[in-house]
Amino acid sequence: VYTTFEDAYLAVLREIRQAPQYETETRAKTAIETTNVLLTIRNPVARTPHIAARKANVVFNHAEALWYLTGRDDLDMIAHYAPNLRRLSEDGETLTGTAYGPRLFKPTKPDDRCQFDRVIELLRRDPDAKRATMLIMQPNELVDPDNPDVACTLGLQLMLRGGQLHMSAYMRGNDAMIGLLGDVFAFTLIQEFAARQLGVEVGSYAHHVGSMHINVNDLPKVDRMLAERTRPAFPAEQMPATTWTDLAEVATWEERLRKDAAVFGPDDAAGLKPYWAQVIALFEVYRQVVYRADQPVSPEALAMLRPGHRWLIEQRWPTRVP
Ligand code: 5HM
Repeated sequence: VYTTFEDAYLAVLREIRQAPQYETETRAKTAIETTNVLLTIRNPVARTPHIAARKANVVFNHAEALWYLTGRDDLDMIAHYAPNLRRLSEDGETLTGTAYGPRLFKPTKPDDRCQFDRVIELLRRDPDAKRATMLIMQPNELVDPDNPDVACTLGLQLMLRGGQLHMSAYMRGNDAMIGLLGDVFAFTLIQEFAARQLGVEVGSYAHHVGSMHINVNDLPKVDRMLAERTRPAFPAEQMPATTWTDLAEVATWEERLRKDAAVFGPDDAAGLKPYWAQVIALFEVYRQVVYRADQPVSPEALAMLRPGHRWLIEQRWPTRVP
């Protein structure tokens, strides 16, 4: 049991690195692996690690969470932040297994509600429920043995206990260096959003993984991460009361900035909840990184970032931050 995700992340990387159970070779990748890992995080709001050598992309983390929450599966949006994801797409336009959004947040028959709305309503009616589970991997995903994109997450369970909303995630496989960070980030953000819908506190987050692995190609980077002697500490920020309308507004800004069709400045931020204005400010910084490749990120944009986000941007794009 760990307090923050950073503690859990470094511990699991260290354990697999130092004492892996197996070495595997599948789908053209060689990895070291430990099976049946459970990480429990006491404060899932502290979901952002600050590890310089990781060069984490905090813009992508927020974009991916928003991509899920808005039920999307298009490359247009997500590949703007992570071009590598294009390789997983069979049709060049959408993702299947990696796109958890439609599975969690898209209304389906017979009641035209999404899984998320069903579990929230169940918990309102029956707070002690043990059925509040959203399924992700689907039975037909292995029909095509060459399917390039099979969901890694089996499901997410919410449990309201002791007045707090706990989440358990169940994954068949997880890349401990790359996937783990993004998955825990997005799932705990969904957990926090669910807690706001229910008007309760955020509880703990439990991350269960069948195959937890590190690709051998990533071992030098993992070693650099584990060798860091000091790490800066930045406070975690709580999500305010947030509606679907708030998220739609963030998504509108995201699209305009992704298409370089707007500039987001302090005046625009003034009318928004600071937490979500902060997320849009990250998209603004990324707009400048992508579309103003010859210039440093503007001081106005950097000034909108809270210190932890600014630090992450500096690690990721050191040449763009003066
Ligand atoms: O061979 P397989 O389908 O498991 O390859 C996908 C790999 O991507 C996973 O094993 C895992 O290492 C990584 N992954 C992850 O960690 C993929 C996804 C997409 O669903 C994810 N986390 N969310």
